[in-house]
Amino acid sequence: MAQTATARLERPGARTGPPPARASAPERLTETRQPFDLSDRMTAEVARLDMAQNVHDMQEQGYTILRDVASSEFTRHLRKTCLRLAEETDGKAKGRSAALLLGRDPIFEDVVLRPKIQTLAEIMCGKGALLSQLIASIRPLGAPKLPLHADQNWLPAPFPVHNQLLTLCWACDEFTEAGGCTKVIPGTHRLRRHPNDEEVANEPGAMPTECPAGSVVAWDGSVWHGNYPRAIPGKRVVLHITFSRLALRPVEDYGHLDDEWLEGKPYPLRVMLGREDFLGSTTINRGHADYTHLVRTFNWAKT
Ligand SMILES: O=C(O)CCC(=O)C(=O)O
Ligand SMILES: [Fe+2]
Repeated sequence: MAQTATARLERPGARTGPPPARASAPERLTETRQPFDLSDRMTAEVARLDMAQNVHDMQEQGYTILRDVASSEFTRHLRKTCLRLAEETDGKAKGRSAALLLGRDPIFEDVVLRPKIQTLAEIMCGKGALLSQLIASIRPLGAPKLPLHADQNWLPAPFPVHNQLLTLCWACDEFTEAGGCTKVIPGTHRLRRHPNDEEVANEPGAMPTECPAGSVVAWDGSVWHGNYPRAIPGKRVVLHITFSRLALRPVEDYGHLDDEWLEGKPYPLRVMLGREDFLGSTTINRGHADYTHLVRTFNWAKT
């Protein structure tokens, strides 16, 4: 049935945008684009956004730091919003975390649509990448360290050659070791496995991702990372943004953001919520999945 379904053509180099108004003959990609083999369009986008070094870092070190993603005014507003929403959390996490953030304030749409973030999500997780999680954390003086781990924690080792998950941490406060910033062990993404108990205990080669407030520290799903305890007064406020390949189940369920919420909003929001791929689209009445999204899904999954 999949072979006969009618769907629109999307070439590997085509921009992830709304499908063309007129349907053309269905064509399915048979080849998978290999990691970091960027399309001409993506190469141009990386140059336009001055991200060549970031892409190189991701490939070589497994992490990078995005700078100038937004104004400092924007980061100040983001910080305030995270703190405000963390007060709506109940129980022990009140004031410490705020979850399911897309739809809770318009600033989060702005965050996930930032060109540098969208570009890195596509390079690391392919077209059609899903927003897996959007959660803020607030760490006061005395917050303990987060142990070393790889984010692809719901995948067994050896990890696939293709990266599955991208996490970006928007530092709303300066990232310093004493302030409890994220630590990484550069290059561990090449091991394609989780750290063992000894490595978790000793963290060999771990280094702080120190950077000014407003920077976005990003890493792939395989690289080993954690954070430092916070040893200074004040609060470390971070927005954690995770994208995954379209074939992975997301951490957060944004099913409540319906078509009414999406009405008039940018197309990439539909894509990252999985509304433009065919997975989960089967209905009893139709008797099958939404085949108008089928070939597009297969194509996106190979990028
Ligand atoms: O809070 C941090 O510094 C790192 C958190 C983390 O491991 C993650 O967001 O994947
Ligand atoms: Fe993590």
